[in-house]
Amino acid sequence: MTETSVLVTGACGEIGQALVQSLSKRGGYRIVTADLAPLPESIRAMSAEHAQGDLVNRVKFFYDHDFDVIFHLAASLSSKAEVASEEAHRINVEGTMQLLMMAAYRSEKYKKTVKFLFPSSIAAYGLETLKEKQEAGIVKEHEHNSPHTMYGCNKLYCEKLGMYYSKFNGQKHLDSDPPHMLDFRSIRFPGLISAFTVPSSGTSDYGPEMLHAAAQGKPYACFVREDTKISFMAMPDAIKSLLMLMDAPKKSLNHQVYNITAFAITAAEFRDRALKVFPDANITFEPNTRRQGIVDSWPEDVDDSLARSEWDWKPDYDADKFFDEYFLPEIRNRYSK
Ligand code: AKB
Repeated sequence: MTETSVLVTGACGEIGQALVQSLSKRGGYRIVTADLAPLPESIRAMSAEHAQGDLVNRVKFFYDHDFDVIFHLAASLSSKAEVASEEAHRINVEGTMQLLMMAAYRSEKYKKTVKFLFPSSIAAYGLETLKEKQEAGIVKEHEHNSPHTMYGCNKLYCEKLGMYYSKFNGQKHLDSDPPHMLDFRSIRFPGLISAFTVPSSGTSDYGPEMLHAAAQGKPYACFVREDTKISFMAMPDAIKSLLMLMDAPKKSLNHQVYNITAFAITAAEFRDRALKVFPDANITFEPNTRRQGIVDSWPEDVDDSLARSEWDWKPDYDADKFFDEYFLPEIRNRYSK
């Protein structure tokens, strides 16, 4: 059986590690990984080849590979990108553009389809004030596309770049039968929470940080107010969504960018749920003006009806299932060892 050739950039990150594990478990993939860092031991054997280093400098290496699918996960997240904006632009925009150009070139030259899966974010949205955020409630993909952060601007622009390279740049062969093309597909993720890894440099990190600290009996000062609300999702659902979108037949997709969501809760609800299971948890709130401003510009929740209708998206974990059936059992197991 021929293997599907897959590139996963940002393979050492939270999504990257979980995705490599899932692809490897599914079987039938030759996985090439890329990251600034060496691969962690837990996924090293799953990668056929690892390209370590700056993506922009390493892009020539990828031209020699015949990828069927690219998951371009490498990114500088929202909190870090605000303080190192030039570096963020280089990683988030230049890196993405280089890979898109490579994928477009290869699909054109070898007359084959290259699927390009791009994780975008709720950071692509920007609500002016808290009042506007509350009034907006659940937002659709085309609404409030005025991000307040470098990371959000980068994500929104890269969505557009993906559409440009897949629809207009050199994609004149779409009428051929079968069609071969750069097939760009993107998901706007909410805050993600894994029971196995702790995020860093994002702004939705207060959710996972609080839960991991509570489970370890460490005090946690939350950097946003108690009433702060955005949507979150369990990591297994995030991985499920990427694989579902990868598998979705092209003919069923009428869009290239999709919202997905699982549960929208406040920081106070995170604390209350953590306290139920870890009654000694020491959680306080010490809002940081800059990071609070970022989360206040993100919507309370997003409308994922396009994903639901076009590729049957549905999360497995709502808030109750997330805490009771995923996070708490896994985390107890992890920290008791
Ligand atoms: C971040 O906080 O930067 C990310 C995101 C919401 O995209 N987790």
